[in-house]
Amino acid sequence: METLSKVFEDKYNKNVKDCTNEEIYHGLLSWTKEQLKGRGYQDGKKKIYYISAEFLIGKLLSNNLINLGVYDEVAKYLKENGKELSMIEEIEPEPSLGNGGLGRLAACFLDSIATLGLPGEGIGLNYHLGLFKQEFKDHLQFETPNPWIEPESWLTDAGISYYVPFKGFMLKSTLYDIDVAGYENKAIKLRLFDIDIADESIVGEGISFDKKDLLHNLTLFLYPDDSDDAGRKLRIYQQYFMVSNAAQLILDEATAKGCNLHDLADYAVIQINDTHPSMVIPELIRLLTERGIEFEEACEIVSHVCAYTNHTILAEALEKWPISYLEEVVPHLMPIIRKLDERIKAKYTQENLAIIDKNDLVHMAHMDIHYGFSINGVASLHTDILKETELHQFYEIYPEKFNNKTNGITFRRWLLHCNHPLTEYITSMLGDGFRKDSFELDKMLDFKGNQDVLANILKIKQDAKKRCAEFIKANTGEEINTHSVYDIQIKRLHEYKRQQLNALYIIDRYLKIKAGEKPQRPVTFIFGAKAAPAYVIAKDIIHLILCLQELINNDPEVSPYMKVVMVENYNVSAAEKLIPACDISEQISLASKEASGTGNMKFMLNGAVTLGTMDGANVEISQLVGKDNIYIFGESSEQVINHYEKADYCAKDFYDKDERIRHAVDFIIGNELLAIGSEEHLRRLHHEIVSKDWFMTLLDFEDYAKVKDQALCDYGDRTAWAEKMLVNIAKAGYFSSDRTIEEYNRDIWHLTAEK
Ligand code: CJB
Repeated sequence: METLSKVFEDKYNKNVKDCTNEEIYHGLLSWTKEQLKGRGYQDGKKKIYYISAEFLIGKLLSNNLINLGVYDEVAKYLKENGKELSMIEEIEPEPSLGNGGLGRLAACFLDSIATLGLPGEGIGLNYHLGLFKQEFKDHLQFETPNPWIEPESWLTDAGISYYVPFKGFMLKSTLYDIDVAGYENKAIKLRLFDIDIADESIVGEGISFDKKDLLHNLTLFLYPDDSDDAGRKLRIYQQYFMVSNAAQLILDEATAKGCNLHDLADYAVIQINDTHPSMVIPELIRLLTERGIEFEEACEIVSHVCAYTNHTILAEALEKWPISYLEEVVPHLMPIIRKLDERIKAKYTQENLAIIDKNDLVHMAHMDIHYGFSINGVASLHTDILKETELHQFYEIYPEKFNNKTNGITFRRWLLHCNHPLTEYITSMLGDGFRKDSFELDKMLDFKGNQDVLANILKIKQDAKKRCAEFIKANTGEEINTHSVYDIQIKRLHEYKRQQLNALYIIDRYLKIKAGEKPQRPVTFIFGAKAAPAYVIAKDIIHLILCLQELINNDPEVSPYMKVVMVENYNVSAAEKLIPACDISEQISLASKEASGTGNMKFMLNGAVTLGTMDGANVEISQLVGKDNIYIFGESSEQVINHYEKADYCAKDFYDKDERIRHAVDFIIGNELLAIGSEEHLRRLHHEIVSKDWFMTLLDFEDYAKVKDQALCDYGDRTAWAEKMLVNIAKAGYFSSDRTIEEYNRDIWHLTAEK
């Protein structure tokens, strides 16, 4: 720790003992950056370029220390000098470069690519104000900017710039790198393009700004509001800026290694993360033809370089851009896109295979599938649905391109970093092999009948719940009962994820308590979720939950039995505090709609038991842990898809025929909540549930309530519950992103690992 001591002396002319926590954070930041550089970078002839609009990387300090293998040493050194590393971690601002699962997956993948010694990098944008910061006022969500870049940060100016052409002007980029350490291995880079002239001062009230002021707004926000034309065009400007820079960088790196462009596929493989980076296909073709390659050959080359990952079957996320927008933003790409489309139409006459449809919309995913060599879904059920239903017409012509890559999570962050006591305990039982070979967790099953082990697991959970209660108190002001069951639903707010189903259960339980039916044990219902700023019903659902929080927590007759808390500004740092404390993990999407989910994996790894539908990766979790160690409810994906095909689901029928449902739904517009909340929001939500309910909340309500009651009852047998926890931890090994990335490499990327 001599070099670290020296940093404080050189930087502040002080001994570490006399430094403030802020000074120690900044000293550690510059020291860790140096250590990372000293580690060197993974490189090789062929490289994976993972292009993504989001990288939800979370705070970096402690993860870097863990991956560098110096966490314990640094913590000890600080302790000896009267300082707490955990307090210092709090000072770091969380990078605001992502929104949800897709962005967090990209971050886990970088960790695993580096850990496995694969040459690769992530490419994205350096959003200054990131995704918005969420604030609650009057039980409503408000959005404010989330600035996270400080003068001293993890970003390093790479000294690389490109010119990106738009209609009528060029924009010069600057590249910033963030080093990502592999666990006990070299680092890779996350490369974030930016413009020098981005200007945060153009932001007015909330997160409003002039969407047409491209020279100043281009890299301010992730996912600017796309409810109007200007917002949608801004997204295209951002996407093109990202992929044009990426394509120029990739070609430069390849040629520097001796690539003659004809053999680009020997130097680069590009993973297109959802459709946001899809324009990289026509852009690469444009750049290759500019460099003297014939159009037909350029198409062929690109088709051996690009692979596409689909993350959702929801139509809204499968981007389709009007030709008129593309003509306005990137007119030089349109002739290429038209030619790509003509080649397809010459071969296939089916309308649903076209890149440009008859309404002059460009289907980005269709371009990816025709001109990429691989298309993968993110969980086994999701890939099956793509093949059989959503993208069936493509599967018929390209069966060999389709493959499944079930998502994973990095255990370095989601166990080693966020849950030290559990990590240490597992190490004491199994040794530390599981840190690199997650399948070793399976050996925990040998301890299933061991009463001491079960008692220790329960104790670790109880301690985590105490720490989590402190976080919740600081975040929400609410005191929660640390001996209550922690039932947690944390994820983006979306109707298909059905936070409203959980809310209806809470109402039902409240009504029972009011009617004199006292439950067996107290439960704390914990939520965390941001709603997209223009997603009206999602914001109404937040309003409902916050109103329930106010009503229930302040009712002395009810609050001893249940409380509701909604964490403000849910992000990676909050997840790290909540997940180790969870008893029941809510994964209750309408079957077929959640492509995979990754929160479900983080929870099981930390000893929570899943309450979920047979959707996404829940299906694989249930196969691994067995039916005694998971709570499954609701209609199957086949049944749900059938309802959609026949259009035979009618929420009003459920409402009319089932009194229990009707009472719960009508409570949304009852006097108790209207006295707290806004009539406009609550009435709109009530109307939506009764008359539309696109995601069939009422269909699954009875079964959800029954199975959830069963889980809460089973919780009372502490030994049996601890066994369920143990099985969940033991079986989580499959969900390491190291396994996922090994599969990507084996089936798609074909890179050689550096040893
Ligand atoms: N996903 O986070 C997003 N954003 C999107 O726009 C589309 C999908 C999520 O991606 C995760 C990673 O693959 C999945 O686990 C999750 O089910 C999906 O909703």
